[in-house]
Parts: sequence; C-alpha cells; structure tokens
Amino acid sequence: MALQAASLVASTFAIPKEGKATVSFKDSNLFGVSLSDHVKADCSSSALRCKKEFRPRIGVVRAQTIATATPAIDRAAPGGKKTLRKGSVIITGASSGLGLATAKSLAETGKWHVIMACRDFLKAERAAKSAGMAKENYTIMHLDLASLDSVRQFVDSFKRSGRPLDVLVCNAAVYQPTAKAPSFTAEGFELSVGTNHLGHFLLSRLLLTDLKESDYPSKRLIIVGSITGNTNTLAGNVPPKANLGDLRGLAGGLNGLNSSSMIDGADFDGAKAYKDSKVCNMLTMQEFHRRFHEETGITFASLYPGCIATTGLFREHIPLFRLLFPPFQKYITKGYVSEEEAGKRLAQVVSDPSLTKSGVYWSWNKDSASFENQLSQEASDAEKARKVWELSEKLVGLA
Ligand code: LMG
Ligand code: NDP
Ligand code: PMR
Repeated sequence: MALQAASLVASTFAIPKEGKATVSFKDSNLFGVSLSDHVKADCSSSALRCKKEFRPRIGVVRAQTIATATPAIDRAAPGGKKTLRKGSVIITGASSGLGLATAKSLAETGKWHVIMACRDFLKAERAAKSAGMAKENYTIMHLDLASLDSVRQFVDSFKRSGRPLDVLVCNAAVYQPTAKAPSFTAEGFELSVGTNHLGHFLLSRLLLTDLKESDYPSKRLIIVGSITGNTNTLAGNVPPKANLGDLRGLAGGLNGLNSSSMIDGADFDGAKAYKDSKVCNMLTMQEFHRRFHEETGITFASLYPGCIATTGLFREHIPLFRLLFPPFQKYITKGYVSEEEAGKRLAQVVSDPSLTKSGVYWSWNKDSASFENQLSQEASDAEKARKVWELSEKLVGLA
C-alpha cells in the first residue's frame, strides 16, 4: 500500500533554463525511483554541469524496495500465466545518437525501463522528450565517465535505488580527431581512452554483482565496439590505425607527464586514441567473457552497429568532413545506417532471445541480418586482453 501510494506521488520542480525561462519536470516516482532524487545526487557529483539552482525545491518520497521485491517471472498471475516484469537496462551516453535511439527503441516496446546514464541531465531530458519516450519508461541519472568519482557515485545511487540491473550497455564515447594536444579526465588519463575505456571498465566492474544478482531470464553486458578499431577491415586500415603496442603508455597512466598519453607510448593522435579505446572495449568484453560467463551466466557482447555518419560523434571534426562523410558512407562505401536502424540493432543485442551467445562481436549484413563477426588479430589477442584488464584495474583503483 505504502509503495503504491508512493508511486502516485508526483513531484514537480522548476529548473531555470539557461537563466531565463522555467522548465517544469514532473516525476511520478514510478518504481520508487525519484527523478528529483537523482538530480539531487547528481549535483553533488558534478559541480560543473549541475549548478546549485538546479536542486529540487521540494521533498522526496522514497520507496526503494518495489523493484527488487518483484520477481522477474511472476508465476502467480491470474490464469496461471507467467508474466515477465519490465527489464531494467542502463545505457551510458543515451542523450544522443546510438544511445538515444536504442533507449527509444527499447522504451517503446513497453518491456524495458531505461536508465539513461548521462553527463548532461537537461540535454538527456530534452532528448528523451523529443524522442517521444513515455516518462514511465525511463529515468535519467547523472554519469560523467571522465571522472571515476562520478562513476562511483553513479553506482552508489543506482544501488540505493533498489532497482534490479538486467542489462548494462556501455555506449558513450568521445572522439577528438582534430585535437593537436591531449586533454585529460579528472584523474589525468588521456580523455578518449579515459572515458571510452577506463570509465566503462570501472562502471562494469562495479555493476557486475548487480547483473549477477538479477533474476531476469537473460542478463547481458554490452560494450559498443567499432569497425575502425579492427585492422582486418578496409575501414580499420584508414590511417591512423589502432595499435596498442606493448601497452607502455597505459602502464604509465596515460598522463602525458612521466608517460605518453597514448597506449602504445607514441605521440598524441586523437583519432588513434579513439580507435585504440575501441580495441580496449572489444578486448574487455572478451576478457569479461573468459572470466565471468561460466560462473555468472551473463552474456558479454560487443558490436559494430554500422556507420552512423550523422551522430554527434563527429562534432569535433572539420565542417568539410561532416558535410562529406554521410554521402560518402551512403553512396560509396554503403556502410551507412540511420540512427534509428542502428538503435534497433543495439536493442536486439539487449533483448533479442536469439542473441544470447556470449563473447560475440555482432555485425549486420546488407539485409540488416545479424552475424558473428571476426575481430582483428589485435582485438582478439587473449594475452593482450589480460594485460589491458590488469593494467586498467590498477589505474581505476581496483587492484
Ligand atoms: C586522418 O586522416 C588524420 O590524419 C587524423 O589526424 C584524423 O583527423 C583522422 O580519422 C580522422 O584522419 C585520415 C584521412 C583524411 O586520410 C585518408 O583517409 C587518406 C586515405 C588513405 C586511405 C587508406 C585506406 C587503405 C585502403 C585504401 C584502399 C582504397 C579503396 C578506395 C575506396 C574509394 C573510396 C573513396 O581524410 C580526410 O580527412 C578526408 C575525409 C573525407 C572523407 C569523405 C571522402 C569524401 C569523398 C567524396 C564524397 C562525395 C560524396 C558524394 C556522394 C554523391 C554520390 C552520388
Ligand atoms: P554521440 O556523440 O551521438 O553519442 C555519444 C554519447 O556519449 C553522448 O550521449 C555523449 O554525451 C556521451 N558521452 C560522451 N562523453 C561522456 C562522458 N564523459 N560521460 C558520459 N557520457 C558521455 O555518438 P554515437 O552515438 O555515434 O556513439 C555511440 C557509440 O557508438 C560510441 O561508443 C561509438 O564509439 C560507437 N560507434 C559509433 C559509430 C558511428 O558511426 N557513429 C560507428 C561505430 C561505433 P553528450 O550528449 O552529453 O555529448
Ligand atoms: Mg571510414 C568500407 C568502408 C568503410 C566503412 C564501413 C567505414 C566506416 N569507413 C570506410 C572506408 C573509408 N573511410 C575510406 C576508404 C576512407 C578514406 C577516404 C575513410 C575515411 C574515414 C575518415 C577520415 N573514415 C572515417 C573517418 C573518420 O574520422 C571516422 C573515424 O575513423 O572515426 C574514428 C571514420 C569512420 N569510417 C567508418 C566508421 C564507422 C567511422 C566512424 C567511426 C567509428 O565510430 O569507429
């Protein structure tokens, strides 16, 4: 009763929009997780993006036991029918591009509640609204992968919410093709590898127990990879090519001071750093599979969703590139996919009952049928995967 009552309480708070107009968000407290609660938690984790005046002005009603109290499969439903509860999926970087399209695709089935783990709360809220996502189908939580403190705070808030975790999608990424000098995460790691790989590495390690405890029929950890990190393809041979070398830069902490900012120890190259980070993503997925699949039953997967040439990923590229890249991919390489189609592909990896095989790097053919793709030699090197895992553990403070 108390839980039901809590779920009906709607809290409204006002957020100043760029210092002028006022936007109101309603939070229905469905599933006992309050959006306003998250804004509060979020503010503590990012002084930069979440100003003081964003704090909710009214009290918060908590009802945290509802989600865990509901078994995944309810056999006692009327008529003896088995019913499956809504799946609970975290998607990082769901405020644009592939992440948003995937969130939308899953939300509109009505079978998933999407936790959109984003660094910009307002952007995510606007994106979810303009994608037409119904508010009972998503929750936005703050996560800045470029700060390991933020990752830890996100994990704490998520655990406190009492929600189960059935699927985790590591999707967010940054790409700095035109940067002349490296920039760094809060802990001083080169930004692309720090965000795309190390932030996700810590996040997935800390959330592994939650996935393990989920009673959902198929639980999955998905890390988005890419063709451009795979040198067994034409796209992967466009310079600069991914190459982790002997990992000396990673071992040195990627800080550009007493070590190189690049994994292989070479001079900084933003495009290469991104491709290297994707190799780390694909190696991490396989190492998770080797270490935990048998014991936990979790499906570990990676994928190349196709070339989504219109996303924000290319925001830092030169204007000429952004103009020519989509037609080049559409009419010449024919590797182009729309955000919507790519979102459907990733949504399949999240929920399709036929994609439960673990340790797989999924791709799609011209007819949009999925197949198990072959990774490059480096991206499937088990010894390198183990070394990347061990060095990453040290850098994020797990070992
Ligand atoms: C690097 O340059 C930079 O050095 C780095 O700093 C970073 O910015 C990085 O990834 C970002 O880019 C890479 C790039 C620069 O250089 C090259 O791509 C050189 C080409 C090397 C090719 C090696 C490939 C190995 C295999 C070759 C096999 C050849 C196969 C032929 C295939 C034919 C396809 C053409 O390049 C650029 O910045 C320009 C990128 C431009 C991409 C778009 C190309 C536009 C082509 C024209 C499109 C027109 C579209 C019209 C469509 C209408 C159709 C009706
Ligand atoms: P977008 O730039 O549209 O999306 C990237 C998302 O990551 C954004 O929501 C962005 O947030 C978020 N993000 C960036 N930095 C952080 C951070 N520090 N903390 C939290 N979130 C962050 O690009 P795509 O949708 O194209 O990229 C999604 C994934 O797809 C990436 O892993 C990319 O490598 C992969 N991919 C993309 C391909 C393509 O052709 N586009 C091809 C192959 C793989 P914000 O909205 O605030 O900027
Ligand atoms: Mg590539 C066969 C084709 C193919 C495919 C599927 C991609 C995907 N690209 C292909 C070919 C080529 N690209 C060729 C022949 C060239 C030389 C003209 C080329 C160039 C190119 C550049 C400069 N391509 C790029 C860039 C980028 O800056 C993108 C990148 O590397 O980001 C890391 C990119 C990409 N090409 C792709 C895909 C999917 C990307 C986006 C990157 C990713 O997310 O990994």
